[in-house]
Amino acid sequence: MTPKKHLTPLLLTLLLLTLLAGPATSLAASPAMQPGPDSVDLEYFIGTADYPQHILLEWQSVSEQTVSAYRLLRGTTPNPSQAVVITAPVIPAHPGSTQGYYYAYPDSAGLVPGMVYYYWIEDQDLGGTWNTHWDDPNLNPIVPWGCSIYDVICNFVIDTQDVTALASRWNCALNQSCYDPHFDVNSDNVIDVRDVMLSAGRWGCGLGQTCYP
Ligand SMILES: [Ca+2]
Repeated sequence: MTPKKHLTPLLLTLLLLTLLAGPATSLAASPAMQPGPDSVDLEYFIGTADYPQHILLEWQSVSEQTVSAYRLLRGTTPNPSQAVVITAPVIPAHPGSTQGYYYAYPDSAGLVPGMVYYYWIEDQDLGGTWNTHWDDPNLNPIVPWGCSIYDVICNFVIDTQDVTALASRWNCALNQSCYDPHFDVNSDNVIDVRDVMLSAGRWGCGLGQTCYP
């Protein structure tokens, strides 16, 4: 009688086609990943140092149908079994959602200048299991944090240039124009032989080595 009655099946068909086309398109656009059956697909997990404020950790999921939460781990070696969880409580996800979500977490707890930090992300599935992503280098950011206090010219290695720079400020004390706290390694308000000895004691140490920070 009215055009409405004839249009309804057509609209339903179009809606159905749209729904069917939706997931197929998303799947085709998804990057290839091999997570566990209940593990979430992550597009990326990256870390950026914003010295001296924090290290900003960012990640993006593809969909969250089987994920209930995230947690982040931090270590000072490439071995993930030595890393510790830095996000307590956990970061809630959007369980059941077919959408992807962006997350950001600023890490600033106890960061030591001159250290290199290794991060990992884990997702909790609906059964409560924490899934790791240890084998994916795209989900394991490695972030250097500032310079060692012994690396006074901050070029990520402690060597003759640091000693030379210290010597050029010899006996400069607080309130003198030549005084710069970056060169006062032991923070005793004067740049002298003690600072040179401290820096020279780590001669040859570079970023990523245990003697550098
Ligand atoms: Ca000093």
